[in-house]
Amino acid sequence: MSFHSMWAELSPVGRSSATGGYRRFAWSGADADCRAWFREQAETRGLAYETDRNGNQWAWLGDPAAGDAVVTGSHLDSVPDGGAFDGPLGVVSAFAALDELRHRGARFAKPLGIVNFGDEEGARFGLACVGSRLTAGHLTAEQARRLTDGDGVTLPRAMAAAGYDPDAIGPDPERLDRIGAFVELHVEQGRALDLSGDPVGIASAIWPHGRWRFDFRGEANHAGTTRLTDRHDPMLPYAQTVLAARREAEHAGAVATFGKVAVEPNGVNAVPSLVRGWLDSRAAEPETLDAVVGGIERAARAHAEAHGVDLTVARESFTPVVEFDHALRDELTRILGTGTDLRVPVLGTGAGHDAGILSGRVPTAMLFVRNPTGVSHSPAESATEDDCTAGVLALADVLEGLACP
Ligand code: HGY
Ligand code: MN
Ligand code: MN
Repeated sequence: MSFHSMWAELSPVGRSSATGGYRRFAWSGADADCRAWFREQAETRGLAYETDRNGNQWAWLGDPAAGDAVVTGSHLDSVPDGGAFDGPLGVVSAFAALDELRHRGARFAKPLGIVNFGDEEGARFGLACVGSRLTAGHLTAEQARRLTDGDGVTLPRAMAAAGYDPDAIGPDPERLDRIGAFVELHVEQGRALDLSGDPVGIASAIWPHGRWRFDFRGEANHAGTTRLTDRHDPMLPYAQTVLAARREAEHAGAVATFGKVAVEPNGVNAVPSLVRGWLDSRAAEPETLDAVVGGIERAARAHAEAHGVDLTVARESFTPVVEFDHALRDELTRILGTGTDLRVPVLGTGAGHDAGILSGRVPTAMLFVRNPTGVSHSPAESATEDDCTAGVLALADVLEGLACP
């Protein structure tokens, strides 16, 4: 099946007709449809299909028990109203690259795996990369079992409802020990390749990043009858904190975003009792990130106090800086530079990836495919057909270089 047909088959799954964006949340019906698609792709190609203890899906050519496997893949879930490319491009390209290698008559000296990591975006339970974090032991089964979605459904309940065993979750060191190299292809989530004029790039590093929950608790009251001076309105310090986040990030050359907010009781004619905002912040250096988040928290506390509002701040997740394996990165540069005039820039990113989570355990690399607008986590995310093809061919070359030496 060609890249084009795979793309067309996957395209309608989980797409909202209202927004054109994707809502493929972990363990939802759309997620199940994506998983069924992955399994079908594996089986049509005669690959050995399995799900691991954490619900990640794997398709194998050759026996992974032989070790030193070369693995590629990404994720199929999405953020709320996400784009078509973030995640799926890496999975579809993985199958297309295997097809290309078979077409070339490649002879594999090592097992080749294709993986779909579960719950990369953390859109439902608030923590990104749950599948790879559990597998790498960066998230314990106990921590994962406490994760709860916005409707109060726990991760174990959601997993069980989707037909997976939540009692099985946990670290999977034997599985990771069998992997000699993991290469994730991903749409670029910025404009570096567009600006340099190159279709494909190689990742150098991922910025440290995290998510923090700010709970501003005030007093619910009547919007028409409560004098302004008598209010304890949590919306005001929240709004001031959003502005402070922008200032702190600008000052430090970092990024800080309040992209999700919940208000109680959420009535148009009521002063809120609670405003809960989630901060996502990232920076090139860990010290910068600490300083930015510290500055935002100090501003939030001062504004909350000025309005007689209580504030609690909880760090919900943190991913340290990732520097991808230098030897593997150099190997990719060598492979992609041999016999072609393709220029392949090396670039860092502020986006998180399963490859980043695995990088502490497995030699890991990433390929980026040009995104002409840089827009991501939005229905407007895009990549041209030519660039997707360039990505597939680059991935095929890399897999051939690593698995068919
Ligand atoms: O949020 C991120 O950086 C990633 O896309 N999960
Ligand atoms: Mn994403
Ligand atoms: Mn992604």
